[in-house]
Order: sequence, then C-alpha cells, then structure tokens
Amino acid sequence: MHKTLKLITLILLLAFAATEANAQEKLIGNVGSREKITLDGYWKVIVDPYETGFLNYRGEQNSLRGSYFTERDFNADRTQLVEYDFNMADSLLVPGDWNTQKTELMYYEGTVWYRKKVFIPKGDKRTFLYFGAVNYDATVAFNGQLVGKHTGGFTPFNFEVTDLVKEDAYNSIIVKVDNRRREDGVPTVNCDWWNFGGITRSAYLIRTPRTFIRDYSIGLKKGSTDDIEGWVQLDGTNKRQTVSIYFPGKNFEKRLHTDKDGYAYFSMDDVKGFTLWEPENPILHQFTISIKGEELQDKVGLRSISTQGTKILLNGKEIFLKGICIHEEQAFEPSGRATGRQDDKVLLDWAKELGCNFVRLAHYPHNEDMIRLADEMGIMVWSEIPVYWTIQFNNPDTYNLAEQQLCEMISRDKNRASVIIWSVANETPRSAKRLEFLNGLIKKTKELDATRLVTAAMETEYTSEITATVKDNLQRFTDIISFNTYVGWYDGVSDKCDDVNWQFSEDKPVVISEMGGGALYGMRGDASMRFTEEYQEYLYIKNIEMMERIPGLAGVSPWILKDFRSPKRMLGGVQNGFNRKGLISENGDKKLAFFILQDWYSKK
Ligand code: GCB
Repeated sequence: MHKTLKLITLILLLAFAATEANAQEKLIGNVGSREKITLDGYWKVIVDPYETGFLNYRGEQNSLRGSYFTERDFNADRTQLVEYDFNMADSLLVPGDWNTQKTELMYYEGTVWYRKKVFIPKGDKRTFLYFGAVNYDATVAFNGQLVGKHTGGFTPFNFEVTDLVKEDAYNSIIVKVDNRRREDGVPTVNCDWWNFGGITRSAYLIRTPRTFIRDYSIGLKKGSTDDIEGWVQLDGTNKRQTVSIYFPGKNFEKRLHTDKDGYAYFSMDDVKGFTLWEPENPILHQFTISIKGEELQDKVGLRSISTQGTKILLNGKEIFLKGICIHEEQAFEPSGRATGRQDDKVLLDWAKELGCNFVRLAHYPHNEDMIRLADEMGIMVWSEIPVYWTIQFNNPDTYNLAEQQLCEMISRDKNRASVIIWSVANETPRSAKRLEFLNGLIKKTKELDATRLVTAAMETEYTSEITATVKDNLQRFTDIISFNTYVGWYDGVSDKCDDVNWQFSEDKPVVISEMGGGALYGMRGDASMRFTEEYQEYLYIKNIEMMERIPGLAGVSPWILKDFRSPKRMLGGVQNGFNRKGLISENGDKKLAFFILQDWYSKK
C-alpha cells in the first residue's frame, strides 16, 4: 500500500477505535468470587504534565496513541517502544493515589501514564481488564492496542481483551490517567475534598469460561419480607443454558433456563422462614450461582426498606438512622485515598464505637469492600454520586456522565443489604434545569432499583427569621426529606439552635444529611471561640437539643467522622489543608464532640 494511504488508514482505524472504545461495556458482577490475576502492586509511571505522550512535537494531537505508543520518535515496534520508555521510569503503588505517594505530586493535576506487565498462563478463557476506580479519566491500552476509555473517578469499569491476550507470555497494560478537574465533569472544578489522582482502587485481569455469568441480582421483592427474587445474565456463545441458584441455608436449589439473550428471571416462592438482615443481627446468606464450568459464591443479606408517613421502616419496623458522614480517606497518616478493607475497617469501627447504625458515604461511591464490610457489620449505608454543588445542569453530556456513574454504582452494589439509600446529589442550587436533571436521575434510579429509597442532600432555607424548612421542589420526588444544616457554624452561633423551629410540607421522613462545625484537636478554650474543641462540643449539645424538636426526624448523619484533606481549607495553624469538622482528627484522636454524639446515640 502507498505510504500516505497506509497512514490515513491507520488514523481512521484509531479514530474508529476511539469512538468504539467510548461505549461502556456492561459491568461484571461479584468480582471477588471470580478467577483473576491481580494487577495490584507497583506500576511503572511517567508523569506527563504537558501531555507529551499524546501530542506530536508541534503540540498537535496526532493520534490517541501519542508518542509513548507510536513509532514517531523511535523506529521500534510499538510494544518495544513502550517497554523501553517505561523500564527506566519511576513507580507508583496500585491501588493508591499519587498525591500522598510522592511529595512532588501532592498538588499535581494532570496526566500520569501507568504501565504494568503481567504474565497470563494458558487456558481456554476469556479475559477482561477490570478497574475498581481510576480518577478521573482513564485511557487503556492492552498490548499496544487501545481498548477503551472511562470517565468518572469512583466507579468500576471493565474491557474485554480476550483477542489481544498472548498466552504463556507477558502482556503489557498501559493506562493514561488524567485527574484534571473539568467544568463539565461530575464532580465539577469546585468541591470540598482532595482531588486524589491515580489508579485508586484494585485492578484485575478477570478470566472466565467462554460463556460465563456476567451478572445477577438476588434480593427481596419490593414491599415483601419473605419473597426472594432476582435475575441472572449469561454472556458468551452458549447463552441458552441451565443455571442453578443454590441456597444452602435452606437446602434449596432453583434451576432456571436462560433465554436467547442469556437472561433468566426467578423467584423462590417455596423458600420461607429465613432470617432477615438488620443491624443487631446482620445475617448474610450464602448463595451459589452456577452454570456448567463456572460457579460464583456470594453472601447476601435479605431485608426490606420502606417509608410510611414520617417513618423509615426496616423489615417493616420503624428505625432511627444514627449516622455519621465519611469521606473515603485513610484513617491515619498520610490521609490519602482509602483503598480497601484495612482502611475501611478502622473507619467503620469508629462509626460503631460512636453508636452508629448508619453511615452516609460522601460524596461519591466508595470502594466495594466498604459496602461489603458494612453488610457484615450491620451498618446501613447512604451511597451517592458526585453530583455536587454547581455541576453543569444545562449540559446534556454532564447529565449522561452523572447517569453513567449512577448506573455503575447501582450495578456494583445492588446485592448489598447495607445500602438502603441511593442519593443523586448534594447541595445543588435550585433551578428549573437542575430539577429536570435530578428528576431524570431519580427516575433512572427507580427504573434500575425500585427496592431502595432515593434522595438527595438538599439545603436548609428559612421562611421567617427563626422558621427553617426545605423549600426545594425536589422533595416531592425523593422518598425522604434530607438536607444539610449548619446552625451554629455557617448559620449563627450554637445558641441559635434554641430559637429555630422546623416545619415541613411533605409527609415524609426527615433525615439531616449534614450538621456540624470545625475544631482543631487539642485546641482548647472557651465554647464561644471557633475551632476550639469546646466550641464544637457545645455546637453538638445545642444541635442535639434542636434535633429532638424536629418533627418527623427519622435520622441524622453529622458532618463528619474524621478530618479530611481539602484544598479549600488552607487557613494556616488551624486547617493546614484539612476540613476540621471531623469528630476525630487525622491522627485518630477523638475530639470532645465525639463523646456528646456517642452519648446521644446510646440513648436513642
Ligand atoms: C457541605 C458540603 C460538604 C462540605 C461541608 C463543609 O455542605 O456538603 O461537602 O465539606 O459542607 O464543611 O462546609
């Protein structure tokens, strides 16, 4: 072929690959139970603030491969070039943020290229690359071929690489990670937490049989406490098959036959009398889902969640949500992104010590272990997507991105009993466009999962100087009235709590999704002095008195369990880069207010 023609063909092919790769592949469920090769550990990295790996020498974007992938600079084949560049490179740990791994990357926002070589043994298998989360944009290449792109820093994604795998050999994986904040992103450029970049959650190569169980759902029928139902989806050439769902606790096996698309729906009407999941007894039932050649195990809690007037009902019984908000940040130094079970356990143990039966996982989906641990520990969960403050409500692309993250969140955690609330937003300024946007997300949530409650953290407004309420029309569409309120911090001083009355127009449960104020651990003084532990302690005393008077109050999740990193909190000597509203310092020290809330919860 003529040289120019060859080049044009290549560019066209790449452009085509890029569009194709943008389509998100359906998530693989229950990764924990699958055959996989871990990609955790050190990856070679190149920090690339000027996007040199993407651009040609004049600064034009020549292809999606860029100069770290093409032969522009070197006359070597692509793979060799990649090996050459990366072998001399620095390394970073996965899972992990880059900010707290290297001092020079603490404030870095831009591109880092990650490369790992992985040995893949022989086997008649399909192979999928799976990432728990990459913040924020990920462009992924396998053995030099672009396999896909993903946007959004807190949800998992996978790409099939079966046809590119070299068996019994080392294979190369490259991920271009870009954590630059974007006006049209979800979240947008302005938010009150650290923009940790990197491959922040575990990554795997999942290996499955040619036809495999891509996903399934097991739970209680909406409104029921004794009807189990669900579905299974197979993927592969042999989609019509017999699937077995085994419930050993009841020695019951259900056999299903999937349709031509690989789907089968089921109910287990004959199985009754199983124990329901609840905080005091978080029983998880072992289920086995199998087809010829594949068997998955899962531990699933069965429970119902609903509302009746101003009450929240768990398994038909009224429950008060004794909560706390948590950011996905390590419990101790260096306060980087929490990456799994070990970090999560400390955070949830603290929540338990506080007397909580509920946590609001702010402001984005946390890692899967956190939810599985909450299942095991009997802690109810509010899970949300980062539709935060002033994202672009007029922008259809922003909407699609929010909806994509919502779908990924629900897809991953739909079988977790602990999750009782999906939240679609936090403190978003009222407008017609925004109402339409959030309503779209609420509808989508109900479509995907009608069994849980849906809400958003709304804002407090006043109808008179002392009458507080929620004016937001969104509350007509949410299952609960949830809002953030900062009486005593952004809104007057703590004594104002004595005067404020609360009124609501909807007959729905009221949940305070945030309240609180700042204190630097060890800074002691008068209760009127901001940032002392005494100020925060008194603020909690007064707010608790006020909350006792709030009509229909069904739960509260104060802001926040632990001080967390935020580039918006730069007041020297007090904040030093941390939002200080934690009840616990970044070193694990409990502040006075911790014990006030603990005392209240012990009596609730
Ligand atoms: C809020 C936000 C939360 C902030 C908090 C604060 O209302 O929802 O993300 O960190 O206030 O500390 O101001």
